[in-house]
Amino acid sequence: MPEDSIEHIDFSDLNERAISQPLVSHIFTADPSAHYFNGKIYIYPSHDVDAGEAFDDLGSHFAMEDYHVISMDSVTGNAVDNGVALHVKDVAWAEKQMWAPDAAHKDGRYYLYFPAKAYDGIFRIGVAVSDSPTGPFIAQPEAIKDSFSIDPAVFEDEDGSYYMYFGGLWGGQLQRWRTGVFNAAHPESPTAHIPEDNEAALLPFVAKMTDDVLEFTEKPKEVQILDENGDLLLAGDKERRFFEAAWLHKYNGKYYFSYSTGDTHFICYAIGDSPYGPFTYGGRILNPVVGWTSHHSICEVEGKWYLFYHDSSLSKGVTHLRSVKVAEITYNEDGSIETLDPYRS
Ligand code: FUB
Repeated sequence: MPEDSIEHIDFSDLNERAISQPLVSHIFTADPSAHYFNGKIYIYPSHDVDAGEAFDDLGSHFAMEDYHVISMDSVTGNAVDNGVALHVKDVAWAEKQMWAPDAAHKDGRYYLYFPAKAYDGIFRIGVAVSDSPTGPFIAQPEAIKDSFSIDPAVFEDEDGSYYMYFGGLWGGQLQRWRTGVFNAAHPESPTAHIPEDNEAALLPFVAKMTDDVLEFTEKPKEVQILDENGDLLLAGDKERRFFEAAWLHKYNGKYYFSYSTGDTHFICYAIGDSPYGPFTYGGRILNPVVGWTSHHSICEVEGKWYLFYHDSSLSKGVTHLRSVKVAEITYNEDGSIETLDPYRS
């Protein structure tokens, strides 16, 4: 549900119809990356604040400065805010805009992956390390080499390999990397460098991580998202093409790549046989929420699968003040996912 329609919303009615309520309400949280580590749920969200920046299509109003980790003993349990896990002032290379993070666990250590704008105005992805899933995390002195754009999602495959998926259009700058180097022309335009509607859509990227999960083992590769005929989705196919918020999970031996369609506000998925893809478009997981952005993660907890997502219901529709929620998802026998409506009709 885009922001231009919020003045017509009766929020008390909407909140009654919502399929779930904010997990925490003392702070605004968004972009939840949920993991089940050692029998407990840990959610790594953005920490939304109102920094007074004007709304624009580059996302300048998303001026977040730090991360808090939320933990839960069960999906219906109390959600605990574990305080500041990492602040931008403690990241040497990063200036501002601590956007959607993710985390990974390997050999008893925890890794927080996060995008932020460096002092040259270019988004990079960094990593910070802790002995605890809730931090505090100590940032590496430099961003991950060859990283760019936003929204890292790190997937641990069953063979112990880790892969990072990333990318986001408009303010996320993915369209500026079409030639492999950053295109600084037209910095004020979110849509300069976006392909024409009849050209292939921009694609997210994937890279395998090194054994210490601090760097890429390879130059990031494009993740192909195909239609039912095996063709790349087109840039004009705005209700299906990738925009931001990548996530990867494995279900019944298949790899599910899910993502937000951004300006059309859907969370969609595509299915493949390899962590590198290609992935074939499968359908929608979540219909539009209140607020411009939609972002998610999918996490298995004791045999059930959950969608962690956000909306702007608590802030009565303020785009950059969002709240994390959770709802169960179901798979059909053919591997497709039932579409969730965030509000009952
Ligand atoms: O939270 C800032 C940005 O908004 C995220 O990085 C995007 O995925 C969108 O949710």
